[in-house]
Amino acid sequence: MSDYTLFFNPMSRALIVQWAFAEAGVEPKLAMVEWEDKPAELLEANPMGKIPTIIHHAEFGNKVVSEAAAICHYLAEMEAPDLLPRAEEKADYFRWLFFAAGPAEAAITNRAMGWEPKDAKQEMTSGFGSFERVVDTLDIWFQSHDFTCGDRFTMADVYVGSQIDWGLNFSTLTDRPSFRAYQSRLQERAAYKATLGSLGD
Ligand SMILES: N[C@@H](CCC(=O)N[C@@H](CS)C(=O)NCC(=O)O)C(=O)O
Repeated sequence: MSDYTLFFNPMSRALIVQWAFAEAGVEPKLAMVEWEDKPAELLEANPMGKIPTIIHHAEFGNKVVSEAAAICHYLAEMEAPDLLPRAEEKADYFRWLFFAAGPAEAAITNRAMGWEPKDAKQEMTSGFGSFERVVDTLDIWFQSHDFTCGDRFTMADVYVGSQIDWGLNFSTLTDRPSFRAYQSRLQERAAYKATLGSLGD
């Protein structure tokens, strides 16, 4: 039996975590999730009924992790120490991992659903400020850095990269040369090709 169960649907953010598992060199057991008939095991593990959700069948007991960004980092902690940030990379790693899961995710999904802060007061109150500020901030970083932590791929790139990759693929993110160059670097990775490579075909 695999040490991990991944609740999965191929049309979902669970693909991010499938890529993370491939980067970690671990094969999870996939538990398929039909939207209209979610497995009881998923709802018991995560009452949100959201995927990705994983169960780690660890020697210290079954542990549930939800939230794609948290799962990516958890897998690096448990299975792939080479993909964790070194001391000098931690600031960039955590800054951009949380930025991608918070402000970037909110800016992209709010805009895709037709809502944006309508004035400076709403921008001040919303954690992402505005879609344009989020895009420009990421753009400035990737104009001068190959990866989230500079010149080395880490697990944060699976999550930060997925936001940019998906945003470009679904046209929910502004197309910028720095994003395209970052996306190309990610798409060269064997683990990306093995899990997400055929999606654009
Ligand atoms: N905050 C979650 C979002 C997960 C999420 O919204 N997943 C969608 C699929 S992409 C889902 O499970 N939707 C099913 C539902 O809400 O019933 C994360 O980042 O992992």
